[in-house]
Amino acid sequence: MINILDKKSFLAQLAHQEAPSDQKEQIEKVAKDVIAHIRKDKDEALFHYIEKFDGKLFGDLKVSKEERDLAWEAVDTDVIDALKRAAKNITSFHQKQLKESRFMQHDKDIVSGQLYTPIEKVGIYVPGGTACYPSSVLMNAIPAVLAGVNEVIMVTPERFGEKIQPILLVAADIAGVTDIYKVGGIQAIAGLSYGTESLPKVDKIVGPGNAYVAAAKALVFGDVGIDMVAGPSEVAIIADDTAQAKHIASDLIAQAEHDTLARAYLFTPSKRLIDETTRELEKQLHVLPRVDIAAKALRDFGGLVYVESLDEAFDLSNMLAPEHLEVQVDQPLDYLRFIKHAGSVFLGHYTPESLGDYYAGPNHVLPTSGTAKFSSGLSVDDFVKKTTFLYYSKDALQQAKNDVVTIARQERLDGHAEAVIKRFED
Ligand code: HSO
Ligand code: ZN
Repeated sequence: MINILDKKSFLAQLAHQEAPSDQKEQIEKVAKDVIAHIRKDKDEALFHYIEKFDGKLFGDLKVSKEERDLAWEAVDTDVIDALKRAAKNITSFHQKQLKESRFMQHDKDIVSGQLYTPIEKVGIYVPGGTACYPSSVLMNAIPAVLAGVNEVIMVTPERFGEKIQPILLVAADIAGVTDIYKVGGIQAIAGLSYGTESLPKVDKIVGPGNAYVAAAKALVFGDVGIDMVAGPSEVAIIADDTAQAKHIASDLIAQAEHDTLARAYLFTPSKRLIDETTRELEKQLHVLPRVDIAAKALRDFGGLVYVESLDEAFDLSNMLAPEHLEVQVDQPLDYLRFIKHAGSVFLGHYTPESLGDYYAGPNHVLPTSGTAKFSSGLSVDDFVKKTTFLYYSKDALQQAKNDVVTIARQERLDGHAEAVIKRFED
């Protein structure tokens, strides 16, 4: 039911998965058309697609204050309390990411440095339908609010007669979201990127969505900022003989239940663990509500990979650059130095990915599909810009004058040279 692999067969499976699909092109084409239409006809096109893809709206496009207040009555207090505690942990983790503007050189003649300023308006995409994740509202909005973003605009669809889940509205309040609009899919990304009469234009869009949302984000990038183009979720687990099959199986399943394209791998030099994990998977899977999704993902994309050593396990994991990496070994902190590429790391036998997905503090919006090789999970940094600044006194410019003029003339930009020279003509 799950593939048992070695290094060679694992690499072959990976290569096979990376083949480009026709479906992707088809999705891109739809996204292009919808974006162009909304860019041109604004509200008229926006409402057309909302109705076409998600059905008729309840009330206005914007969620009203009353709707937001009523949501609090529809959610149990223990759920609200758990969300508040999660928000507190996420806030305190992200608070430490804040950086102050800084002077890099500061004397009477030369001042230079870097200003950190927040992005003014940010759009947060929150999926609707079965993927109703209040945790994602917290993970996207909290760092934006901490960074000082003025307007945090959340978009999430109503799906065919189903209102937005109250828990999403409560999470939005807890996180400090400014306004919420009932729109999802490509139409939400297009509307936020170019603005319509009813939906404000933002400067950057963050948050994961389905393949259509991902394609739309890639297309609007450049006109607005985006956090990343998210692919299916992944976990790699590196385990030694001290790990328990029961834990590993449940973590692989937790990943696989996200969607049928999710990827979940174990790398271990322990044959015992592979055998026991196979049995555990069978045992644990069939009692889960999302058994069909998880079983398909594990069958199509999962793998229990036997490796010669932990070194080889880290090599394979670095090659994969997984979104999540669990290190279930003895003395796990000693292995941090072997990790080159991973979105977020979970160390030890009592740090399941679920803890980070919901609660502990680090962000769960992470680079997927190997993009951890060049990018990072969402953080306060995604919501600030850095502006450098410079001051020179007359004496300091005099010192630099000849070098600047020399380089300007090499570039045949005499106007640049003159801009310095003119300041010393009497
Ligand atoms: N594992 C997902 C986040 C998530 N899990 C939300 C549960 N809810 C991507 O990191
Ligand atoms: Zn998850």
